[in-house]
Amino acid sequence: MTIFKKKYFFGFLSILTLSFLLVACGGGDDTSGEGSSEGSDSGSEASSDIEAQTWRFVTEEVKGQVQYEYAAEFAKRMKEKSDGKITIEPYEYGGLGSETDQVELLQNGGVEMAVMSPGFTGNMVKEGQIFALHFLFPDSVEKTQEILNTSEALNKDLVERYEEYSITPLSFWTEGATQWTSSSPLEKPSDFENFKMRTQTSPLIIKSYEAYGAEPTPMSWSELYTALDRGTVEGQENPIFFIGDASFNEVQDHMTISNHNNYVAMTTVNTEWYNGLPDNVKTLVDETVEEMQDWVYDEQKEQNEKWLEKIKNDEEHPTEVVELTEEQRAAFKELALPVRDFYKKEVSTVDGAILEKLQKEIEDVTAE
Ligand code: 6CS
Repeated sequence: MTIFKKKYFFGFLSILTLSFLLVACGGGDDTSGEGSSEGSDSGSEASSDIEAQTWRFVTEEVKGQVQYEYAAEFAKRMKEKSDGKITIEPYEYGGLGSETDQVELLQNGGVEMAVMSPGFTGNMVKEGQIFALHFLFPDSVEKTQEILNTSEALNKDLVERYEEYSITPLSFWTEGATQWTSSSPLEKPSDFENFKMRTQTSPLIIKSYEAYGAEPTPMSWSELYTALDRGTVEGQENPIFFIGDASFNEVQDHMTISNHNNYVAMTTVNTEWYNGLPDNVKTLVDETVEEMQDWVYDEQKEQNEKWLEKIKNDEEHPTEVVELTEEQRAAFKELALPVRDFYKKEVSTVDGAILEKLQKEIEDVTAE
């Protein structure tokens, strides 16, 4: 068995359990919007016509990390709003397979809800690779969140692309700016020459690192600690909280504060299931999704700040933390910009229209 970081155990789902989930959900044909029913007779008048039901909410992270805590908080709020009628079971990463298995589970109706990273859907929803483009969003994480909340290019046009695959993103949110960790310093593009960089699976992420001269290797994060430890890959990108909580800093000597991108996650639901929800239940979901945008912004901020200090002060596993200057970032940006043209011409299925609209929206927010 692969050696995982000791504190995590990724008990990958057996075929039996997967089958159970698919059968329990009717293999995706359940458009009743009622999930699995349970006996419950509590409830006020406002929720008295909501049938008792249980939904599964899978995440790509483990307890304590932003995505899982998001799902747990979401579940708590939905329980309260529905007077106990709606139970949501948050799932930690690992129990239901790899990140791409989880995407399939949502599409099949094996789970009703998922926090999903677009970095694992790029082979399917080509347009979703927009989030792979470095230096596209503003340096300010707060402004980035504002764009994610308000952008029509994302919340309407990109959502429609995902819905073609039975995935409805209800919101986009940042888990913080992404930074590099590495076994050798990464301060200028030439440092990436032949550098073995772990990436998620979307082809445009791979292309973005090839633009710097790196050799990208896509893999699941469940294999990453071991791969870094053994030198199978030499570096990776992630928000700081994730670097610290997954202990990647233990097996890396350097962390570069590059702010080259923002890690964007999506709150997603199975499209047919969601469209079949009764209006009053759908309203509760939509309200909660909206409320959670501020909650998750604060959560990631707190976790990223806390972990930056912890990593800097970790004497047992010292990490050299270097923040790139604007001049250093400009050298990377110069190489990253042509990837946008590649996205428009070769990746986009709508001639770059979503990117062009998003760029205009970004300009408007940054000019405020
Ligand atoms: O690097 C990854 O693949 C993981 N990073 C984060 C911040 N969340 C889940 C994802 O799978």
